[in-house]
Amino acid sequence: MSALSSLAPLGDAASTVAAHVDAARLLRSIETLASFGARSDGGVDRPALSERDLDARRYLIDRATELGCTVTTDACANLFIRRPGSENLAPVMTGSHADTQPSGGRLDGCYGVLAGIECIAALNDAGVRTRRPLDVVVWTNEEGTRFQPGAMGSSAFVQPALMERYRTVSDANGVTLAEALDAHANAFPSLTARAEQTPGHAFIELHIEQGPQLELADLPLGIVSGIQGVRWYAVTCNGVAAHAGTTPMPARRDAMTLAIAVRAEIDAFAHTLGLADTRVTFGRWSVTPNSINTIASCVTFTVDFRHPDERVLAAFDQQIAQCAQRHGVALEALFSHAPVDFAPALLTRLSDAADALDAPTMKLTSGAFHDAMYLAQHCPTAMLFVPSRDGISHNPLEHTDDDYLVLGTRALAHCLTALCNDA
Ligand code: HGY
Ligand code: MN
Ligand code: MN
Repeated sequence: MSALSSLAPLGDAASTVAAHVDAARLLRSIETLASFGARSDGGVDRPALSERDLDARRYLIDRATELGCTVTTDACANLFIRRPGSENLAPVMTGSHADTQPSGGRLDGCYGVLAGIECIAALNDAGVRTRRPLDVVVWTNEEGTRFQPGAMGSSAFVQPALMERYRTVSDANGVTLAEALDAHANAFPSLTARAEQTPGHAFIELHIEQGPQLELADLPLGIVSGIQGVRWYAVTCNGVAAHAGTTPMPARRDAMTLAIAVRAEIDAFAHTLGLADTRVTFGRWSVTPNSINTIASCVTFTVDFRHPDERVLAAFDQQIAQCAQRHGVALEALFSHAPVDFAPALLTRLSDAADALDAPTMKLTSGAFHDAMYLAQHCPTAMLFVPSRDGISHNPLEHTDDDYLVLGTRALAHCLTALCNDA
């Protein structure tokens, strides 16, 4: 029997802590965190390690300190909020990310961080001392919009050698990750480095589904069995800048015309390969000189391809490389992660917690990637979802009903308390 399946006497400790989750305190913390980088349309724009992200981190560190926790960091500015246990055992870990999309919502990532902190507050209020320490982690740059690739903090945590390359990555303004990390260190000079640890006992990430499945099934909780694979590429098409009025059409080398043709070809084989499960997105475009009356000399666009089958992902890699070569365009691989299956024993523990709260659930895989995809290399890992209204996310309209947010937090508290008392 794995350590995870040795159910410690749950007794009422887990249920007591779940009952001490304070709905108003949780919802208030979501509103407060959303204020850092608030948009006028109700969304949030908080790039990783930006000034507003540093402000958000200061709020999280202050809350952790008020709860009697210690906060440490590491080479990628991940924050580790620790509630000590009575024994020096491997910690139970939870958490998510606090950086957002440029026109993001207030829950993506943030909910998992704040629910973890609420679990600590509930443990304190319940007066429960657990055997194992509990770590709530704020992973750096999960979204990957300011610095590519995504999930930088969690990937560097499990593969520290990645930091050498990551530190040289620049954002759109030419600021390197190294410079952003220095600004973070200057903002929080008293943060000490996390001592090297044995692998965690378990990692649970609570997150909004960001898709429609739970809402369509009218269910409040999803037990996430895995995450589909992902590929990010940048395609650069070159042409010749020329006058929009004087240059005859046959004489043009229009980079945008080439880019549109290449995009169409990628879109076509992505759907042929992946069939109904294909998710292909061409989300970011940059045009040079980007002038209304000059023919484009250079167009770069990104490709985000997702699929649950590793063979389809490999076939996509092959076909996009052949397509780039055929058209004479440059192809840069930005990010790649295989599909992930989570730990069955941990899925059972999450189901036990939901059952204890009489909450019906369904199993599903995640269409979005998460830090948990890397933590699965570190220790037994699983995720818990709550529904997203209309399945919308990466959009200011992102919303989850308060009752679901609270129930998800209670289920997380129940499961973490039980895991923290594992032998
Ligand atoms: O792109 C993703 O799947 C995640 O939301 N960052
Ligand atoms: Mn997220
Ligand atoms: Mn996201």
